[in-house]
Amino acid sequence: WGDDGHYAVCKIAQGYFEEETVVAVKKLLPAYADGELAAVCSWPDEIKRLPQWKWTAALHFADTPDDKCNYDYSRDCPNDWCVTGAIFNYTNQLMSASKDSQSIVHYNLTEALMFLSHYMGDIHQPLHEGFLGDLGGNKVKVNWYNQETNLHRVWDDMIIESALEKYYNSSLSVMIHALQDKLKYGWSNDVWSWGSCQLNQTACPNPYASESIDLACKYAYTNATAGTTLGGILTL
Ligand code: DCM
Ligand code: DCM
Ligand code: DCM
Ligand code: ZN
Ligand code: ZN
Repeated sequence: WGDDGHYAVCKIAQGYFEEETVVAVKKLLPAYADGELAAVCSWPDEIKRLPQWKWTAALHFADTPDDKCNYDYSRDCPNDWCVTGAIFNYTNQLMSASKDSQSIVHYNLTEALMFLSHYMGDIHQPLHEGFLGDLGGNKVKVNWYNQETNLHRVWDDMIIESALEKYYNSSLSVMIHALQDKLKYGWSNDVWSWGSCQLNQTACPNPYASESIDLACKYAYTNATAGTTLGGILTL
């Protein structure tokens, strides 16, 4: 996602934190966040091109072999080096710190929180589990209305941008409030299921990745070959 997507994901997520989590997150946030997790959720994108952070760039996605519409941890996350592996890793760091004060010395838990919150957003962007050959849609040149772009950016930024203009008075907070209402009154059964994870699992990113590649195949890649014009089909 671009900045708006990450901000919305984190703003909505922090509304579901338990009191204990609110306290722990507040302690870890850098001062400039001013107590808002959402304020730091784009940080991993801001630093990923700097030489000392280059190693994090491949942790934003988990692509599948071309035309494979399913996800497999051992195949698509070699050496745990992908978005699902990163979610397992940073969840482990944060959970071990809550049990063992030594971890506070070994890990930078402020960074762990910012990475985890960002990658939990990225894993739900369908094309962050796109095909390896086109780099998750980055190599598929398309038009969004009359603007030249690529398929990945359409899903990271442009769908959200167009929806903001068309339905939400160009206001991100209006869109977030609309989503919060949907979550409360329309999709409340789903919200319950998102809070659960199999017993003995530290995190459950594998089903999220499976859902994303399924959606990528069903929606993002459908009718989106190179050179096509997308948009004008926006109905929410
Ligand atoms: N991005 C950013 N700051 C930067 C570089 C990129 O906010 N210095 C954003 C713009 C792109 C997004 O990152 O839309 C792509 O990152 P990804 O899709 O990995 O989250
Ligand atoms: N995995 C991991 N760290 C964890 C839990 C799981 O790296 N704490 C990885 C190793 C498994 C993969 O996830 O190969 C799939 O695990 P599962 O099928 O149990 O979700
Ligand atoms: N990306 C992806 N799969 C790849 C390469 C990149 O999903 N194989 C994502 C990461 C960024 C966006 O595409 O969100 C743009 O990549 P970059 O920022 O590396 O140019
Ligand atoms: Zn992206
Ligand atoms: Zn990212």
